Amino acid sequence: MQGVLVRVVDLRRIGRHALTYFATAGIVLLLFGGVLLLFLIHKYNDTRTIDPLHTTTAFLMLALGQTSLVAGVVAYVSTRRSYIEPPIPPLPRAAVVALIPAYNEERTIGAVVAEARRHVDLVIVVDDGSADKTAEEAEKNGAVVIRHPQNTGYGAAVKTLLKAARVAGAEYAVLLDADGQHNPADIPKFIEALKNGADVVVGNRFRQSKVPALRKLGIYIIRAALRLLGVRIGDPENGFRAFNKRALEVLTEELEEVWMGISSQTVYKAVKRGLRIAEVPVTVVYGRDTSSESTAIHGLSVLWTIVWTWITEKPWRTLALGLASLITSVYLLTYVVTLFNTTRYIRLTYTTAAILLEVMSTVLISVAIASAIRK
Ligand SMILES: Nc1nc2c(ncn2[C@@H]2O[C@H](COP(=O)(O)OP(=O)(O)O)[C@@H](O)[C@H]2O)c(=O)[nH]1
Ligand SMILES: [Mg+2]
Repeated sequence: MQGVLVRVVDLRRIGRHALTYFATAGIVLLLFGGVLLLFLIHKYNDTRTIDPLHTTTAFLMLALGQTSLVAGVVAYVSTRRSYIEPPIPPLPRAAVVALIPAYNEERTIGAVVAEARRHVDLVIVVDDGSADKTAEEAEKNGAVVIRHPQNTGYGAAVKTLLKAARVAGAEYAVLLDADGQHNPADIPKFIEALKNGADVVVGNRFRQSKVPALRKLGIYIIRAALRLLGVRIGDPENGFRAFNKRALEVLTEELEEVWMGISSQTVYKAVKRGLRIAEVPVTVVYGRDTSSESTAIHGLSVLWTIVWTWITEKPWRTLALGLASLITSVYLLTYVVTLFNTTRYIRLTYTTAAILLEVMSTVLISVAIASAIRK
């Protein structure tokens, strides 16, 4: 049965995107359910009848929305639990390293490694379960290659690389993509910024690259979300970045995400842990094969990672928010019922708000408990 399912829908892929798919679907269902409820109450106040079909639909939407949100959280947590970190092999010691995550990049990896080697002491490539000759090409051009037994995602590759940099005893580590979008000739700029006192250096593509409109919009939304949480950074999704020894130590402890959201999570954690961040302008080249994921799914998954990072950061804050939502919800409902008993009218907005707050509280409280006992 499972074999058939895996063939029909790639379950591992869905697992990786569980939060994005389920939680987004949950929010959409809740919104529709909420609107339908508003409409229903409005009709009741007018006509004094309740349509059974509409009521059942609204109920189903709200129930499914809540289920979907919780399912997203549970699936997200369990995929992360089943992820086993690969062991890091012994590595030669190197003061300055380049770190390259690669997945099916046999056409470009060789040139990227060869060029990067001119600027660093050691190039480490994580081959994230490629089906092509990525690992061979990287080795042929002088990189040390760590192989993931199966494809586990960009974030997982980055986590392995940051650990590898520590094993190599690196003072400075520069992370860049294998698909040729980043120019290894920019590496010295990053190292210089580290030498000038930054703990983390992030590339900024907006000053000198032609970024496709939809990508740009996505990055602006992500940037705004981070800004809302007190993290100010120009290009949070830029994968061209660098770390000093202290940043490597702090971040290997903190990072969780195994997919694309790791870039924003890194910036968030770095700021919250008091690391000094600098930005340097870089050129990012766009072409036919430079992205594996659709911009919409990529962007949504990053947004959910940011939400997740924020709500799991302080379980007590999340628990307090959940309890506050629950109390407000109960208060609103009581008020609505009391009002109904005297006026025979149902307050539209209060009722809908009460139900949505109840759903929110369920999710927040369960996430708070899950993240408090996680470590
Ligand atoms: N897409 C993808 N890229 C991976 C994975 N593991 C490592 N990478 C590498 O991560 C880098 C960025 O991936 P890419 O799809 O180009 O992201 P984008 O340019 O931000 O759309 C590339 O060098 C990939 O080879 C993975 O599981 N999936
Ligand atoms: Mg790319």
